[in-house]
Amino acid sequence: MITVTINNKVCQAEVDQTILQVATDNGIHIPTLCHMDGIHDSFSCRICVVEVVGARTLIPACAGKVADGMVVNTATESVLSARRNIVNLLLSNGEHNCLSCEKSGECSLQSIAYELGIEAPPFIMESIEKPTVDDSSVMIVRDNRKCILCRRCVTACNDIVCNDVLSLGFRGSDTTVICDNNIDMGASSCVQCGQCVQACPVGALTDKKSIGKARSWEVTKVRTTCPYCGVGCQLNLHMKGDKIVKVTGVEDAYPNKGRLCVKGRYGYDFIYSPERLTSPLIKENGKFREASWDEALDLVANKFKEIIATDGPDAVGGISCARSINEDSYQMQKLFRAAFKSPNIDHCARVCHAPTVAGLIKSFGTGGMTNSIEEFADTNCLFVIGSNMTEAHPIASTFVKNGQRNGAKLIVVDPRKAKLADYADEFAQIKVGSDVAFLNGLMNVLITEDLYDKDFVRDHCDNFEALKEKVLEYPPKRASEISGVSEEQIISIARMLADNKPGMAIYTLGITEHTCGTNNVMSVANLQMLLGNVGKPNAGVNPLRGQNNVQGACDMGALPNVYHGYQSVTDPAAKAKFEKAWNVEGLPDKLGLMIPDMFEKLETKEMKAIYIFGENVVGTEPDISHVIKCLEAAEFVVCNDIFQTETTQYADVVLPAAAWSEDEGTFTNCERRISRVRKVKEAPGIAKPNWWIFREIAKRFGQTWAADSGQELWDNEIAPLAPFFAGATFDKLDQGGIQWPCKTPEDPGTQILHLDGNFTHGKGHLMALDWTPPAEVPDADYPFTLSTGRRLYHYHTRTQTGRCEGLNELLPEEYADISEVDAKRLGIEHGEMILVKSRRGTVKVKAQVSERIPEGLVWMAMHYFENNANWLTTRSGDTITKTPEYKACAVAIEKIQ
Ligand SMILES: Nc1nc2c(c(=O)[nH]1)N[C@H]1C(S)=C(S)[C@@H](COP(=O)(O)OP(=O)(O)OC[C@H]3O[C@@H](n4cnc5c(=O)[nH]c(N)nc54)[C@H](O)[C@@H]3O)O[C@H]1N2
Ligand SMILES: Nc1nc2c(c(=O)[nH]1)N[C@H]1C(S)=C(S)[C@@H](COP(=O)(O)OP(=O)(O)OC[C@H]3O[C@@H](n4cnc5c(=O)[nH]c(N)nc54)[C@H](O)[C@@H]3O)O[C@H]1N2
Ligand code: SF4
Ligand code: SF4
Ligand SMILES: [Mo]
Repeated sequence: MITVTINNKVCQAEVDQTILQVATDNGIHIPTLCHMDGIHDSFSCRICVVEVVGARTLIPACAGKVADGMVVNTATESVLSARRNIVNLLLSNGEHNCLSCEKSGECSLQSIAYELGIEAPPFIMESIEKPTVDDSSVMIVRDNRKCILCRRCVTACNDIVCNDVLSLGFRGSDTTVICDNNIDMGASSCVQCGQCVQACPVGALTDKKSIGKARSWEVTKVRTTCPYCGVGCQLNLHMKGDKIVKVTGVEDAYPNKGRLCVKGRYGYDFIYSPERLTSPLIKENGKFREASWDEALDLVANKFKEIIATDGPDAVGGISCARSINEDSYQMQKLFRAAFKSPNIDHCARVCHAPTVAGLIKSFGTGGMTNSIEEFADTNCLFVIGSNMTEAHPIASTFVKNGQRNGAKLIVVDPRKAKLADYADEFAQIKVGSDVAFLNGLMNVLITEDLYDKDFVRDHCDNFEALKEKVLEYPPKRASEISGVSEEQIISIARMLADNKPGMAIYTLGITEHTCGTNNVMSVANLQMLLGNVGKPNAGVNPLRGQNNVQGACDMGALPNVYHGYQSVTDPAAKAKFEKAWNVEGLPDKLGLMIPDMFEKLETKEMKAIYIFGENVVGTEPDISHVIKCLEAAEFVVCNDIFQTETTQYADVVLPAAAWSEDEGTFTNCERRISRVRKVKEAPGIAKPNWWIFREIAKRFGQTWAADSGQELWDNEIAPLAPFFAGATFDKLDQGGIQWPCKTPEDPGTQILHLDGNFTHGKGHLMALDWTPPAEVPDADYPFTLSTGRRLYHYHTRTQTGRCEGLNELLPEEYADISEVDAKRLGIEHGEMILVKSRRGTVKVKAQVSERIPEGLVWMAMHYFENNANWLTTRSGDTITKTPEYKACAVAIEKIQ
């Protein structure tokens, strides 16, 4: 430690700190325009100049390093005069009209001018070419007349989110911020994440949706968690009354450190949609009519009682929601188990990451992501397999890109040249469904070249010999024949993995949504164990869970095999514990049905009633025609939703629920972080929280449930009844998110699982696994492989993103992506309508000819109903978890003549 005196205050400092850091740490204000915490400085604004006694010139505080005994003055006349000159120049060079500027009240230039007593620019510079306003982007307005060239936006775009759109163009007095090669923002490669807007200290960049909505001093900020993907970004909602007028990322919060993607930042207005459900609805003669809560709830309870009385509790099933809060999912599984005595409760993890939970429990003993998103930026190697990360988990991808730029090797394995491949050191373009063979090939090289971590394997893993024997059957030649990745590349990737440790494996649905999904997951776990990349920082197996609260819905026991906290339903001790806690007898002690089985049993009429809470299964389950047939066969269908959907059309009763931001509770993100979700407005009409709806139904089954809020549910039931969450009280969660396990009040939570190779079930289990092909492979009638997924601007069936201003404009319709080779061969033009046919159905859709797609592959999403990929997909599922093989089926494509 050294001593520095700033404005007569003696300050302790560390060598290597800047004057700005030491001043800030000691509560001494130095104004800046270009500085960004945690990012290298551009030293461009020079507003932060200070006087260092003994120095010949003024020193920028953001660049000047402290030295022992240094004496600094931050507000001498020469300092203030230098700052005045800079501010005068900036003001005179642009057009800063504080009356109409959206930034007024939180503009750094305005604050500094005020601090320096500057009322108006003393002169006006007539620049040769007047800067202009670029209004071409859907979400952002760029007013270059207000740009002060501080470069914060350029840094945000290039160094934080690494989208590489903005740069400084031209020279001297003509210098301006440009998009790509100086084209309009709307036509550029910008992905509308708005990170540049958040970084802009003045009014040069503005969120279009916020214009005219509120003055900065009228808003209050409420911290909450994003309602979309499993990254779980922390947002500040800028509220004017009960209206969200803007959203920004919470700067110092995990996991996103201030970053947001387009959906998190601009996808908030669905909650105000006039199409929200406002009243319970009962179907009569094929039409819905409004009903009171009592009438609707009585009907639901009576119908369920009747069916359970005649057909038994197995004749009813429930699908819970991974979009709403933990407290809701907990309450729904309790309704099924405690009130209906039915074991049949599941949710969309079934169609998503169920293989992750099953596979990682087998390999490691715990089914969660082992490490954390922030570590992506600090590791030495990133092995990304089967993940569309820049579109599906955009903010997680920014940390991967940071890691690559910090020197980590990035390996991307995907059948499509996914966007992340543009940043990769190695891109392996694998054949759909060949991952086990490819991974076995990598492990073959690690073992035959003696590159694996023998100490780790010896001390922390079992079953090595069986694994070795199996992977020796997959030399690079065979692995290459199956996977389409060259032998040389398999060898070089294996060596790269061995040479760059620790390394992190990251995967998503390209791995899980296959008939071999669980095997794929265990193969990734095998690879990481063999490399010794588990149980340490910047390592591990990192599945990015999909929905905002899918981790939570699993944690809360909305699964057919476990109570919340993964306590087995077949364990008599767990049964006894919950019977006592819930004050009931006869909890079901057998495994319940998984979603695909529920549909089968509806079709065969062995199941009579289904309760669908917050899922739009007619649209997201495979083979839509079949789903519709099953729902039509059901005797009674209930839905809780926030909108009418393709699914609610088949309901007998639709119950209107409070949405995100209309109830207090928690979401759990993919890195096991439980974060608070806050209420900022009332639900519309007489819509109610989901947990309330379930409690009212339970009441009609003679059960009195005490908890009367999300907090009471969490503190009085969820935390005390599951050791994983026992130490995470609501008050503690209020201070910031906590990663489970968190077992005691003192426990800060767990960033990394299995530390030091201490696996939950003792040793890590290496599995000897064989490659198996997809259930349906191309043939003469259906010569293409269809693989499906998502696109950046929409979320699943668009019930939410489709009702947010701007997002439909960014992605107005569905496409089928096909390769240039196939397009040419079949004479299909980019943008032309084609037919895509499978054994399940046919859709008419626009062809998008893309160099990112290999020959023989068709790639589609499920965002638009008419040409949703699920008219085509197969119901074949993972042998262990029944997760559908959304990533592979056979199709034909036809030009429409
Ligand atoms: N914008 C947006 N974001 C979302 C969602 C959304 O609807 N929209 N949904 C959320 C949800 S619930 C989830 S689960 C996640 C999903 O996140 P992802 O799984 O990343 O998303 P997908 O688009 O399904 O991409 C799967 C990737 O796997 C690749 N792939 C396909 N087959 C194979 C294969 O056989 N082997 C390998 N190695 N790769 C293969 C595909 O080419 C694609 O790049 O996204 C979440 N985020
Ligand atoms: N072809 C193909 N199909 C797929 C996939 C794929 O990769 N390819 N991926 C699969 C995956 S990974 C997933 S996770 C599923 C997702 O499948 P779903 O969960 O069915 O998809 P969503 O469209 O997100 O449906 C969520 C529903 O919940 C409602 N909702 C939102 N918030 C709330 C709330 O607070 N309360 C209530 N009551 N309702 C609410 C929404 O309006 C919407 O109707 O899709 C699967 N389908
Ligand atoms: S919105 Fe995002 S991608 Fe677009 S220019 Fe700004 S930071 Fe870059
Ligand atoms: S990355 Fe996911 S959690 Fe973060 S802002 Fe985007 S959608 Fe929301
Ligand atoms: Mo998902």
